[in-house]
Amino acid sequence: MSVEFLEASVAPHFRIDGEFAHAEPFGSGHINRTYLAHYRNGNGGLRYVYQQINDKVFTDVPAMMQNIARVTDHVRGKLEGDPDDSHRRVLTLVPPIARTDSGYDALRAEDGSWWRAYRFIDGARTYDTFDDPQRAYRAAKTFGCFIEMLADLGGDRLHETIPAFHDTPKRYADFIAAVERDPLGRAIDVKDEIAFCERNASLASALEDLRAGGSARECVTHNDTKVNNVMIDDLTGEGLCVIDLDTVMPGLALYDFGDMVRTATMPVAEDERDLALVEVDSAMYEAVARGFVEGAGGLLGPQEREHLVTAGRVITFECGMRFLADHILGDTYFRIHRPEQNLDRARTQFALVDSLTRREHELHRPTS
Ligand code: ADP
Ligand code: GN1
Ligand code: MG
Repeated sequence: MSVEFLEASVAPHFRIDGEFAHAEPFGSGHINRTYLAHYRNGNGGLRYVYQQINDKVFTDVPAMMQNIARVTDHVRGKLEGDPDDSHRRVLTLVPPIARTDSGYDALRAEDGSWWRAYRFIDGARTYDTFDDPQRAYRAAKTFGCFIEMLADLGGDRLHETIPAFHDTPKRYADFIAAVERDPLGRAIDVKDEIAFCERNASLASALEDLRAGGSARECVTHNDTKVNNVMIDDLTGEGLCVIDLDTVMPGLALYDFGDMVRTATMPVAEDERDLALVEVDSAMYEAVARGFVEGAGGLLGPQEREHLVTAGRVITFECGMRFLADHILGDTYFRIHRPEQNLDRARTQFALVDSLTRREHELHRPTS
């Protein structure tokens, strides 16, 4: 999809008070396609974020958009302080001009592709990696507060936008099925990585066992708490706004904690090739744990607090298996920018699982 298509066939259908100037690809997500669009109006420039939604991954876009509207409305209702600042603290959808009868704020373009628009959050940015424990603390607290604010979301259970998203035993079964199918004959070259998964198979059920035993309870979670899904205020350094809400649905708080550990405690990029650099940073881990526990408060029960490191190991293992399965199946799910990128991503995840496992006992376990 091109910027030209966005300008000609998407942007004119959204309720924006200004004249389209230009747009460019934006962000580094693996699933959707994000664009930053610049508009001219009487007062100068305005910016909006457009996203082409990956409808192979999110097969029921209206259901997903209904979730996002409910969640953002609920959070907006809870924000205190300066009302003019509330659009920086929660995503604001821009409705299409011809809003659909069922009331979801997405556009089906003439070629069948799905699009949505958000107000641009000024004076803030996302980071693909963190190197500062204070920033990690603030980001983790922002994610923790986010699920805490959603704990009393009323009404029907949210739609499961991707069923069994963090069902790690199922992810393991899917991974084994990918190895067995091996459509491109790639499995032979990744024997060590496959063996790693097989050796760690029992880890896959750790969180689901806690759930089944009543030690971890379901709540509304974000489910994709990588560090670049929280905007950080440029001036204050505070965690400002949780973004990328496509996977907000029922889950375990430990999923969100685990995914923060996966991205915030490793000092290098997800596709780093030098695995010697992949080592959990204990100061970053401590900051993430403290921030998340403070933000989520009572949502984390005593058993869950005991299993914070486990959550990091499980979700990192799960993500590694997903990357490796996608490599074996021909890179059809996660977007890649070079050959073997999903394999490199899988390798960093497995190296981080190893590091977390080795250092489990020295990592801080907050109890309050
Ligand atoms: P993806 O599914 O591609 O990860 P995201 O929703 O995370 O999509 O957006 C990609 C990037 O675009 C983010 O990391 C962030 O930097 C930027 N972004 C997204 N929404 C906004 C917004 N409303 N205002 C400013 N920047 C945004
Ligand atoms: C994807 O869309 P993005 O890049 O924020 C993926 C996450 C993975 C992540 C790995 C819907 O997130 O589950 O953890 O890549 N999102 C989906 O970087 O599958
Ligand atoms: Mg994202």
